[in-house]
Amino acid sequence: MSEDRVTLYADAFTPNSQGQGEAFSSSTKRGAIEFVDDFDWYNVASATGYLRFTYSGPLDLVALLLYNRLNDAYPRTLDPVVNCAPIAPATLLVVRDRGLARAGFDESLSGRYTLEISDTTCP
Ligand SMILES: [Ca+2]
Repeated sequence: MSEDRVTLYADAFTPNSQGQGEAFSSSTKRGAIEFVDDFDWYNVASATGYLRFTYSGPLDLVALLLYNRLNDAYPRTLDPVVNCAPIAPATLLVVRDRGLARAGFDESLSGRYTLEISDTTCP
């Protein structure tokens, strides 16, 4: 009787470190929703102008503008077509999978998103 041989490979995986509550007031951030229940958040209290949100892949991501708390009952949700909104008077920005039900780390490019704050008005 011969032994079976199995070879296992493990790709190193380092979670994206953006979205742990850091201040975000201009330019661009690239983050990722990697895990089920993962959400990223940014302090946008000192930001002005317009927020744009883009992503690709199977995850259904959503960007929420909140006034004061992570459990804000009335967040402004970025329109999925325009994906742009004036950022004031929000103080917190949250990005998550719409249903908090999927993870993106095992699907190529899924869960990766880009946020941009600029003075360019929304269409
Ligand atoms: Ca994340």
